Amino acid sequence: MRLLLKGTAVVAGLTHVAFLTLFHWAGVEAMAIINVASVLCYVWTFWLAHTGRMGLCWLVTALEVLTHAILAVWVIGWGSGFHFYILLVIPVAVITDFRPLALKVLVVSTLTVIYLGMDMLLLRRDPLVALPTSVLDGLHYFNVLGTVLILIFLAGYYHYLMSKAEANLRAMATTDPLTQLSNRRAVIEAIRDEESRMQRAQSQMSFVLCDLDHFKLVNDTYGHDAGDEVLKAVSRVLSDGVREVDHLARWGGEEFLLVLPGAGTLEAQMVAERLRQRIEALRVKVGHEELHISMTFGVSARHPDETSENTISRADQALYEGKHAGRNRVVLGVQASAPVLQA
Ligand code: GH3
Ligand code: MG
Ligand code: MG
Repeated sequence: MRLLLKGTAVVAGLTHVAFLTLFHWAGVEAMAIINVASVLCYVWTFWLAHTGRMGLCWLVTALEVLTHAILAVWVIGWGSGFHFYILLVIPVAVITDFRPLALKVLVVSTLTVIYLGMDMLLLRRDPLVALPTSVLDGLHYFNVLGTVLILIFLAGYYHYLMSKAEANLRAMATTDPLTQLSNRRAVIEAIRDEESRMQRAQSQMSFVLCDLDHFKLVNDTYGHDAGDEVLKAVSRVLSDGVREVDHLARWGGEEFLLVLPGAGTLEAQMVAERLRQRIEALRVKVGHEELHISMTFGVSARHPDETSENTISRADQALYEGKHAGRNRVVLGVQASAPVLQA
């Protein structure tokens, strides 16, 4: 925002230097003086933006546009087209965060009344200074073009801000803040996409559900922050160990889900075993100590006639069995029985 206001001050300042030169050359000294004041205004707004006084910067910029437009149209006439710039302040006022809202309504309606008032009073009134037609036409088209360019810029900038805000919200809604992995909601969406791809390509898909062993003990012994460090380190090892096409998510507290599109039972078991060994080899530094950790893995391949939820349940059941069998191991979920044909 600071950069935008500084940029506006520079562009507007330089444009007014050009106006100043033009009016001095055309012998309209009153307008040249007005433009000297405008240039000084933009030096001030640049300084205000630089020192972070945004509210005052907006106010001075808006007042300069308004005063300059009124004086220019009054001195050299409606045909000069300086009144268009007042119309530009209206959308800017609408999208600016005024508090209270009544202030916004007041600013927008005041600008509208000023514009209409000027239109009624000055449209058919002779200007104080009659410029040569060619100079007046040149100014008119310059101002029309300037207004269109500023409108395009404002709309484009607003669109850019909206897209950025939307992308940020989307990232926040789909990312786990601690590990930066996808969250449960995001991976469920990814599973839906993979399901339809799987149906089209008639390919396989497997799930690996893994859970840290005795993690409560880590928290209880070394504290919650140390537990968080372990979760982050484990997330890094897991994400380094999977392919680009796989989906890894934090499924719950210390439980992770890996979706392996195109992988069957054997491949999924191999991936899980590789990850298990890497986690077993991991050392997480907590103070002066190095923590050893392990994980238990449940693996299941999706049967074409079952839902992904069922396949994940089988991986969960396998994980549960792995815990009971002594942890730090990979267990394959029992294959779903073939669907019984209904009579
Ligand atoms: P098991 O081997 O049977 O899985 O035992 P466990 O201790 O890992 O399992 P349990 O379900 O008893 O404990 C899980 C612990 O994970 C308890 C909970 O406080 C902790 N936990 C969950 N989310 C977080 C988190 O974001 N940060 C930290 N530090 N701990 C978490
Ligand atoms: Mg656990
Ligand atoms: Mg758990």
